[in-house]
Amino acid sequence: MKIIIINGPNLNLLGKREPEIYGSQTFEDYLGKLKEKFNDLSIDYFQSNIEGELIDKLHETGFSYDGIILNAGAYTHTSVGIGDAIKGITTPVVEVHISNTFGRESFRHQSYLSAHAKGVILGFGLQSYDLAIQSFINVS
Ligand code: CA2
Repeated sequence: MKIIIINGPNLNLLGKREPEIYGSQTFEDYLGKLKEKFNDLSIDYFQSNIEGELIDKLHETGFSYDGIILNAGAYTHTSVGIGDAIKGITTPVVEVHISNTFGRESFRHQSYLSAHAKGVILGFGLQSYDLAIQSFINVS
């Protein structure tokens, strides 16, 4: 099974800033653990701070991969374009968030992606990504 994790803006700062919200682990360290745990899967990773690059990556992977795990960061709350891209591809997308966005500022309660995603997992810290992978495995 071929999966890609796509992270959006500022998620390259994980483990380096705001540990009280986002934890103290870098995503690269966590990804290493995920790859060990799910060693029978192919897990690719892409991060960009640029909206169009995230859309391009969705187009590039969205017709051949088995699953996409997308944390679009702040674009979640603003980007009709990323929502349209999810709608336009065939690979199922699971939207993830590290924090519980519903416990935060009201502008984070809105997602332009959720309606087009297969499902949404949020609020479990980095474990949200692990749960998203499991959601692709545990399908009958
Ligand atoms: O909880 C999440 O995963 C978010 O997608 C993270 C976004 C935020 O805008 C969303 O509302 C919820 C922000 C990612 C910024 O990540 C940082 C990590 C460390 C230091 C600074 C920012």
